[in-house]
Amino acid sequence: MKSPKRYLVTSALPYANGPLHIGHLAGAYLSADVYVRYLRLMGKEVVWVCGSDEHGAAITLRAAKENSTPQAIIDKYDQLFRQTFTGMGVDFDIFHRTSSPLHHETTQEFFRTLFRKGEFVEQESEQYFDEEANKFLADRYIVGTCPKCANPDAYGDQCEKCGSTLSPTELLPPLRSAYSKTTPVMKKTTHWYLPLNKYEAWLKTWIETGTLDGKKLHDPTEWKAHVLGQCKSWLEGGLHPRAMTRDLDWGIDVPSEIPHSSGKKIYVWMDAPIGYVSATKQWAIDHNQDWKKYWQDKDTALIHFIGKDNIVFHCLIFPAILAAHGDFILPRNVPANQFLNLEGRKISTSKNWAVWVHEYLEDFPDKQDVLRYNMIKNMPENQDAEFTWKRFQESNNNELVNNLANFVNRVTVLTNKYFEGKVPEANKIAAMVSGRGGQEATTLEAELKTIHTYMTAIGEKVMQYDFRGGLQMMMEFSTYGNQFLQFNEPWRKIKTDVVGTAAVLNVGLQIVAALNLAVRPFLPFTSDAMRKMLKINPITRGEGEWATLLKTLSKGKVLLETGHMIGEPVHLFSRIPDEVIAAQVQKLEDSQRETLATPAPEMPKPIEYKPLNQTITYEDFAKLDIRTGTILEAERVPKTDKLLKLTIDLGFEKRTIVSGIAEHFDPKNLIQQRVLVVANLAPRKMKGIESQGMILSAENDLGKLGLVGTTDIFGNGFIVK
Ligand code: B3M
Ligand code: ZN
Repeated sequence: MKSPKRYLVTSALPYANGPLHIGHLAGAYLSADVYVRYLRLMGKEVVWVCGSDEHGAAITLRAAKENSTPQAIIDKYDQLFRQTFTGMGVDFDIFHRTSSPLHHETTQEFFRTLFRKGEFVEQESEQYFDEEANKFLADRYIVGTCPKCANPDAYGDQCEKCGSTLSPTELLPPLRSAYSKTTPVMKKTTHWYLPLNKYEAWLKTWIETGTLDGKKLHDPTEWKAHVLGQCKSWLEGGLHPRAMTRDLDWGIDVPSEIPHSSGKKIYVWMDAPIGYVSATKQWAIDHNQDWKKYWQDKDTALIHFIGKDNIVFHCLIFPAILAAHGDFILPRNVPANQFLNLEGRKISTSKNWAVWVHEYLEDFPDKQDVLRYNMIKNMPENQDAEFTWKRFQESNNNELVNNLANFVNRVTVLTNKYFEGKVPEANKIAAMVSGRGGQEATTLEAELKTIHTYMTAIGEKVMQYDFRGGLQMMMEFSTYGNQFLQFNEPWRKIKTDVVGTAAVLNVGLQIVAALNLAVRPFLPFTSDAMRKMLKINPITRGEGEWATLLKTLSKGKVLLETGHMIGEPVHLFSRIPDEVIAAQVQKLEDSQRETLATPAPEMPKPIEYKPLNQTITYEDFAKLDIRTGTILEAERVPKTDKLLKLTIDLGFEKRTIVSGIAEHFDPKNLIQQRVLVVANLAPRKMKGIESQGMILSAENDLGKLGLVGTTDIFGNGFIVK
């Protein structure tokens, strides 16, 4: 796919009915923040929109629970969102509100257009009605007995006691209205339905091939497998008409000129995604720009960051609305994240099993980047992931303190100590060894190339929505810097070789200068601190600094000139002691206990370890002839979910191997990977293909397969992970 002229990035609009927890953060916000920060640093044209989702039963219920009004609730949480996002460095171009008049108008315009074009089907149905309160009842407002656990106070959408999802017709009598407590009656009502069945065929082609009306709009191999999988299963189940209106008091009115519209509100899942459009309009007004080029020009890439529970709305329903309206582009990608669990359990607002981000900011006012680091490291990009306070502490102490902060500190301290804080000269003939093993002699030019390689590799990962991979690569870069110092020992060299020491610290400083940008998408506060330390210009939003850096390096030029004066060293991160972590774990358990009337914690599911196979002797093992090979080709075996057909070069011959790893790897990512191969396994036919051996892979603690024998980015050797 051609790269787009500009990007419009959206993050799911959080419901303004409660504070944000770390699961929200890891889902739609930090991911997009990393992506957008990188785009800005690459000098791309990008607008990132978000805002509060202020309609729907989520809001009115919260108001009832807090004995408040919907308006007071949305004002309260909208305010809290803004503080929380700013506090965490989540840097939207605009954070808007769906209660704004501009959004109401925009949504009504959409509704009107679809209505006029005859895209809706008007249909009458019977719904529960409270005669005393004179209201139709949303499912949540119908109370009855749970058919599963006999709880007499179950809601029409869910039983809070046993957790079952219900529909009002499943509830056992006597039914009551949550408003007046009287028995609801059935009453006829009219609604407007979007006939999704009508759009099913094109939605299927568009999602699966990326093509619409013969035009290529996206590349489905760039979409996450779980996103495509969810779309396919919805499509296979068949799409049905979906009501786009509700009988509610709170929400956006159906335009009054439409017959029978009185008292009807637009369905919140029609209104909320249009919130992306109205936010863009508001941003355009504020910045004297044209919103249309972001929504109507086919050279714009629209990217939706969401959590997995919102996939159907962003991949099927909203695209159907956009297409029915006409004039709008469709999303180029919807990189949804899966869920983040907390200490072995699902995050639960009602059970108060959550780390609330605004509370984190109160408890750790200068450790935003520690949470960001941990969240990105454990981002549920392709499967559910987990946050634990213990790992939070470990990654801070072992990685941020011992690796990143330590490296930056050593370089700046030594520069101050030996060279009065001035970037020393890198003499061309100075003896230095590279950070990759300590035997290879190196030069400033070679090190600038290495820096370029790391910076490019980090950027590539980010562009593939592999933020974990990008973060890991950034830390490998920092490790490289540490090893560079370790192998060159400037603290020893200074005694005998000042010229050589100068060269080593010059390279060290060039690495720190590049690292300050490498960390920026992930750890913006740290990047700011590093720039201060290096006495280089602060970055406000990012205006192509990363692109400039790559250009400078390609020309063989340095990032920090000789003689440039740096500042005083500071510690970027500090150790988090055990007591602090214990206090957080205690807080989590206490607040949950207070919340639960009858604490029935879901116990973490014990891991089921498969029993070990029968013991084998060394002689049995020695029969295996394991060789290394390079994957030359990889393709899916048609009509199977699990099988890949690989062509592997063993050096002395090429083999065809069929491997059951298709669910774990994208074939294109396997090309040129080095793998271990059991080369003397008897050939076996699978789906008509003769498999001549077997490749070795191993499972990590997330159940994800990894190839044994992956190369590093230089193609040197292979690391067994
Ligand atoms: N507010 C649901 C959610 O927070 C909804 C997202 C709207 S995105 C347009 O999960
Ligand atoms: Zn129940």
